[in-house]
Amino acid sequence: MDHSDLLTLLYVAVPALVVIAGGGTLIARRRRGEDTTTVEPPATPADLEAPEAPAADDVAVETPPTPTVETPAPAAGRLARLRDRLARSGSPLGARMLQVLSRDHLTEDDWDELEETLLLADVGAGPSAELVDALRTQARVQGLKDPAQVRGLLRAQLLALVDPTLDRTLATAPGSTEDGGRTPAVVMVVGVNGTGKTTTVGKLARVLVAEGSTVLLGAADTFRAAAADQLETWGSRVGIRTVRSDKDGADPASVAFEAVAAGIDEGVDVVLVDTAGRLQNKAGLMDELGKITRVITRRAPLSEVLLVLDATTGQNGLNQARVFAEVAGVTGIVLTKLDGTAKGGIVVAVQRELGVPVKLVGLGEGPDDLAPFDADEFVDGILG
Ligand SMILES: Nc1nc2c(ncn2[C@@H]2O[C@H](COP(=O)(O)OP(=O)(O)OP(=O)(O)O)[C@@H](O)[C@H]2O)c(=O)[nH]1
Ligand SMILES: [Mg+2]
Repeated sequence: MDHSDLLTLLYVAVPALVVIAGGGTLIARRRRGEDTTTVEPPATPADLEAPEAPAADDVAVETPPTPTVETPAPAAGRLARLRDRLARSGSPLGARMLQVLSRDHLTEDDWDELEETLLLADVGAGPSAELVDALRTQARVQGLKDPAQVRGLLRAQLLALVDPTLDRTLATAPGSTEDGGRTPAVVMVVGVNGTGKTTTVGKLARVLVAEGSTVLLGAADTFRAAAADQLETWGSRVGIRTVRSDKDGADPASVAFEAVAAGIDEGVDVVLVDTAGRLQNKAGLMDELGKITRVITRRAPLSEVLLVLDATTGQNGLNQARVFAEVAGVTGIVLTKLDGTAKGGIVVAVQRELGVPVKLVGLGEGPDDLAPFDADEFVDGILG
């Protein structure tokens, strides 16, 4: 190729690239508009991030491939759809209880076995004893004869323990300031490391996008860059932006502050803040979460503090949860990895222990495996 060929190529290629890049941005915009039914048209975070058409002297820069924005599935009815996952690891709690209750002439040993079954499923000592007592009373009063009646009785008792009257709605509606300004709902996620915080933020972001909300993510886990990358990947799949720090070990509170400030400026509906779970002692944890909370609430009220708890960790997880609940003012619990345990009774124990409702449950590693908790569906799931 000689010099003049090169020049001709440049004349043709430069405008062509500009057109392609501009077109790509447009398609990305249009696709986002269709897929996410965003209510508010101005400046979605993704739009703000959309690459500008390169200037003529940027020709050497490759146009990044337009990311495919996924359409997350709506969250309604998910627990019913994912119900069989509650029973994945072994016979569900309810089925084992029904099997004992169907025996003729229940002996002391049978009642003990029932209580043990409940304890093994992490229901907790108090609630287990209560449930067995209630069943014994009803057995005395009405007898336990026909299987449908026994199932009905057990169902009602389990449901009472899980408590269908608790308010499990997530506060994700934007608020307003005294001077008429608008603030996003701010949801902070806390919990021990490895419980599924980042995954939960990612899945929850998808639920919100599916509902038509605009969302911004804040990567306030600054212990390692990979944490922010992980979060950013979740967000980019559904076209939402992550506010993060470029350097490892940055101040998590300042990232949280920036995220909320950006959420206000960009007029998004919800800011989801991911935090680190690695702090070993209570004082350090209290300091860090306290500071994050203070800086956030300088700009907008905290709508939800969700404690993420790994259902497979049993009593140990519960002890850790207690510490978080004490320092962070938890408003709801997300119980993850319920697909990998027969210990669904932890729902009852953790609500009793912390006095806070389970609002969401994780039932797998897939992007849409997070379900709003529903007491009826849950009990039907563990009854098998
Ligand atoms: N089976 C199953 N796995 C889950 C669930 N939720 C999260 N996980 C997995 O748990 C692992 C840890 O998840 P993360 O979201 O990284 O946990 P984290 O709390 O953010 O961890 P740190 O940032 O290290 O504190 C990942 O492999 C997830 O895929 C769930 O509901 N079911
Ligand atoms: Mg994480």
